[in-house]
Amino acid sequence: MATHYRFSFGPWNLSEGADPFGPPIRPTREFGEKLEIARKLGFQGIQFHDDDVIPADMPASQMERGVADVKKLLDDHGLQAEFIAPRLWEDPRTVDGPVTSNRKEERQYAIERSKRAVDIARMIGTKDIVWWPAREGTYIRESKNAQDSFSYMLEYANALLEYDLNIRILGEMKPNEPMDLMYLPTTGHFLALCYKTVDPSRSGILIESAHAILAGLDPSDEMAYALWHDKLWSVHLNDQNGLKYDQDKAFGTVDLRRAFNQVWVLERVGYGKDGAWVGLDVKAMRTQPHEIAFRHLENSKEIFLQLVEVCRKVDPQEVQGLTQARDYEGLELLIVKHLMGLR
Ligand code: XUL
Ligand code: MN
Repeated sequence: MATHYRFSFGPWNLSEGADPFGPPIRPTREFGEKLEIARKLGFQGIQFHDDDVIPADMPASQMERGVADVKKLLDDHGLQAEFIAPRLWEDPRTVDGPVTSNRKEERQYAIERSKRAVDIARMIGTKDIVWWPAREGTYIRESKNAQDSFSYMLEYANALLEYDLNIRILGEMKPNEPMDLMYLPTTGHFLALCYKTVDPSRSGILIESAHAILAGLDPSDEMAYALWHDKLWSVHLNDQNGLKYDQDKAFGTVDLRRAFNQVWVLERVGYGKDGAWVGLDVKAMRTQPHEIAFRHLENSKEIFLQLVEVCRKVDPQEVQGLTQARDYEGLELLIVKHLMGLR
């Protein structure tokens, strides 16, 4: 199928299957093998955390070389780096949310580490910095001053925007996990912050389907709202079975209609024609054998493209007729029949 869409995933999407209750059950894949899978499956981009590229403690003098090695591997596989996301949730200094930590030295660490992530982004050839504020929130509300925390988050975004005038920051918001309550839990919250930064034109959004669902929101409406602000700069498509831990299931595998609605919104505005990526953030089932533990990626991409086909088959005039007659029952049947392959 002819398509303008470009797809990406992160190295963490080809994982060993560990979960909070059990150790890895699949061998680790070499980075090069992951790139080979991306190429074979027809992906064009790789998403990175800063330490997916080079170790967080690599001395500054070795950084350029380290990043160049990864860039060469990408080039050899015909792949691009989509974004760099500073991993601000594993280091002991990030345990209480480095950006909103009550300790000044930890807030400083967040900024220094993220400036380094900006350097990596520049070296590897992307201008996008994704900020998933994993631990910016509280376990108990009394532990932090929320308004101070919002100010710290704004100062953090400004520090990065001022550090490099070419980068863009994309907030990837999530209401909970790992924190009980996360600050700026939805797209709308982060959008409001975007307009307060030193450069709103470089402050935008990445929407993950599962994160919106965890907030009790409809991902397609969230996407539409960010698009209305011209700020939907990337997506993490996946699926989620109700309000529980973040599942990162393959796109469209829980609620096909909800997935269709996301594709419908993206298709209608020509999302991606300006180069925006269709990113996936999906996890293989723990039961999946190593040799075929990439099908969640392959399937998510296929389901997305099939839903694009379905969208294109829906006759706009038929939709308009039913809408004008306010026959939404008829419209519903039309869509469901399309999804069942009966139209
Ligand atoms: C966590 C999540 C992250 C971000 C990148 O829920 O989605 O993997 O996508 O940091
Ligand atoms: Mn994600």
